[in-house]
Amino acid sequence: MAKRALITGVTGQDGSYLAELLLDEGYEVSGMVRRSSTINFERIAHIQDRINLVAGDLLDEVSMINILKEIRPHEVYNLAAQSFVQTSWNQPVLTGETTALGVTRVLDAVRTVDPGIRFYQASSSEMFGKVQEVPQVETTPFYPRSPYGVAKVYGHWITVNYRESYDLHASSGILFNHESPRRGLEFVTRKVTHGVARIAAGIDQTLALGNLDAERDWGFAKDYVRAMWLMLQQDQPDDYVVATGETHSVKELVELSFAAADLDWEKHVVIDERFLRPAEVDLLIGDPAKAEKTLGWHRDVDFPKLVQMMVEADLALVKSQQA
Ligand code: NAP
Ligand code: G4F
Repeated sequence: MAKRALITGVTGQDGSYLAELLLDEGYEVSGMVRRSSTINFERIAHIQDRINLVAGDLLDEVSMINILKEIRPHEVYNLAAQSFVQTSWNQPVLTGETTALGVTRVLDAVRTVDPGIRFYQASSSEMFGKVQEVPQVETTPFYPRSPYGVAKVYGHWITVNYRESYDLHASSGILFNHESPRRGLEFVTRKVTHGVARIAAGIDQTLALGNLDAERDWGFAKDYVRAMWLMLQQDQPDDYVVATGETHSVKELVELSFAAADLDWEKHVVIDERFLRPAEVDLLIGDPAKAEKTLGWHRDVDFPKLVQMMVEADLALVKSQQA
């Protein structure tokens, strides 16, 4: 019998890669989508006929309970969230409702419908914020620096709490930044690679950015969704840091991206204060030793390869749009 999985956030970057992986592993995949006035299934269009889309919302626990009763999944991957850090200062309450309390709604639906369901929570390196040690590991104390980071800390601890209170197989993946050609255009990697492609095509002259000194541990999303799946295949639930163990500045990202299109970044990049944050996470670098040892996880794509892949994809995208 095929295993059944439910993904919340299936229309997002990670949801689309995870759905592909689970289909390859022989799962029956259901994806929860929220109602909107326009369809936004671009990232899953190529697999839409192979997945079962169900309507629900993290803000509505009734919808979660009904979906679980209908699908009876063996595994639930909770990827849905208000995931953009900058927006979390403008919409702190919505971010808390979705990214924090939404986790409780899913967990409680799992507990109510079938406590045997295995659960994955998409936790984040943003929880480390003003980092208390370098590199960050599973036991590093959290010091979030945005309403988003605070909400993710809640989501992490409610996952641990439901695991300990109700003996749920609930795991939390503390994932560091991961990117791809499917990344949203507002995040800095995609903003840069897409901006480079528009400048190379002669559409734009400049690219406005914020803090070039911030450093991140950037990996490839397709590598990271494999870690999510591996966590739910373990006998025991646990928490894992998933990272590359390398850090790079936004400036390095900019230099590499412009160079990949034979452009001089200093002629095009301007600093715009609108993209500076009220509180910044200056440095993130994770140690994935536990995930490597226990899950047998490793990443295939390094930072230069990731940037090259994203620039090439955006050059092709902009060219096709022009044609
Ligand atoms: P993403 O591309 O922004 O996708 C977010 C998904 O959540 C979308 O499918 C979105 O649906 C859905 N969503 C938002 N609010 C919802 C609601 N109220 N009810 C139901 N669905 C809702 O994010 P991602 O990069 O794939 O990240 C996946 C998860 O991992 C998120 O929880 C994120 O916070 C976390 N995370 C990401 C990273 C990273 O570097 N990518 C690192 C650590 C943790 P719509 O399409 O309708 O908007
Ligand atoms: O790409 P970002 O917006 O990602 P951020 O804030 O690190 O958050 C992402 O990774 C988290 C994992 O740590 C996830 F949990 C979260 O959901 C999301 O996926 O910004 C990265 C850095 C920041 O320091 C920001 O200040 O880039 C800096 N930056 C500089 N100029 C910019 C810009 N960020 C954006 N988005 N836009 C800019 O123009």
